[in-house]
Amino acid sequence: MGFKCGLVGLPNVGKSTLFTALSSLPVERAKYPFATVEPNRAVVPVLDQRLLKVASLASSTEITPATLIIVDIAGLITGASKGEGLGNRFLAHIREMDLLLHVVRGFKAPDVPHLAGEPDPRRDKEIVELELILADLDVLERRLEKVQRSAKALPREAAAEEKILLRLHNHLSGGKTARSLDLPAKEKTVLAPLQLLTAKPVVYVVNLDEEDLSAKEPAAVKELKIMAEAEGAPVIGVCASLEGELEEMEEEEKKLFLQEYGLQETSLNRLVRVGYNFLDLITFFTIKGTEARAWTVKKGATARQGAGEVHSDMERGFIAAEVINWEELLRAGSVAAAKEQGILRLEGKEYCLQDGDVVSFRFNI
Ligand SMILES: Nc1nc2c(ncn2[C@@H]2O[C@H](COP(=O)(O)OP(=O)(O)OP(=O)(O)O)[C@@H](O)[C@H]2O)c(=O)[nH]1
Ligand SMILES: [Mg+2]
Repeated sequence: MGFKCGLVGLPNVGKSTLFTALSSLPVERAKYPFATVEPNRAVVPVLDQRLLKVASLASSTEITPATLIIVDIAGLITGASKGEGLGNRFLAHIREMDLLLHVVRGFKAPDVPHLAGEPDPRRDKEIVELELILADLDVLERRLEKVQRSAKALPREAAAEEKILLRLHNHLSGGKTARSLDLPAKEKTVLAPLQLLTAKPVVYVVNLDEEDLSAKEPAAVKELKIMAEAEGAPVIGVCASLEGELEEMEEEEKKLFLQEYGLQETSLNRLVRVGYNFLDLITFFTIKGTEARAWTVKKGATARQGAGEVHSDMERGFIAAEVINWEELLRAGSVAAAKEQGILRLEGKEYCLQDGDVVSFRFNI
């Protein structure tokens, strides 16, 4: 499984339009706010040329790409965390996400109303962020009460956790996000189960007018980059409505269409690249029987952990992994040839998987 990302933003900023562009699923997109009521969810295959080449070399008849999950929720407005609009009910749907895509409106379109008057990337980002912070404060306060109630039974543990929670409470109350609080890794593990929204990594997606796409750095992108720098968050500019039109096109046709607008690749491809990089994810491949498949793991994952991604039995019964880089495999021509040439390595359970490895696990159950 790749990563799971959730779209957040004000109403009418083009979240559902972007969702369609990313997933090719035609969902409700409309000029009125709160067009999205029920969250939209899509499992999207990750296009990877390497997998196609490996599959072709192995004459695989079945190609299984890595996937990522995208969730599009209702727009958030001021007061969402207290039940205004529809946002609060749906914030829960993005709790389990690995990454937030915060969509900010950069397109003008006077016929598409903006809830806070004119679009203003800075203010718009802050309105949404504040709602996420308030939602986090709610979660934090509930946890604090629970910890304080358990203080009698477990005084030491409760006191240690309470201290961290209070520190974060103070930070969030100052209008700052949880991700910007500098905490030692050990203390962060205390917060992990809370799945705080503002602790999640975020990518800002500025939804631009078609004509702004050709600018080297459109003004709205520039402005967000300045703000996002403090959080170390990437910013990408897209034109969702343009790419929304691609939903029914074939890959080749899409490419030509994008080229006309000076775009090298789809937003989905860019998002995948930015997401994998930002979340420190890598891809390895397996060839088994007639199937070639891509798998996603965190950078630093061991061969044994990679085996666990494929099947828990393979992790438990792990013996060794036969490994070769995908390009070396292509050069060798086949797995058998690679073996003969002695370039197929046998690695143990602590081997650190590398991006682009083709792996065959040996295990015993
Ligand atoms: N001009 C222009 N219009 C866009 C763009 N992206 C979206 N729109 C329009 O903006 C309106 C709102 O788009 P949606 O995708 O429904 O917005 P949303 O953020 O999902 O809105 P809610 O579900 O109400 O929160 C639609 O009429 C879209 O056609 C864009 O890049 N340029
Ligand atoms: Mg929508």
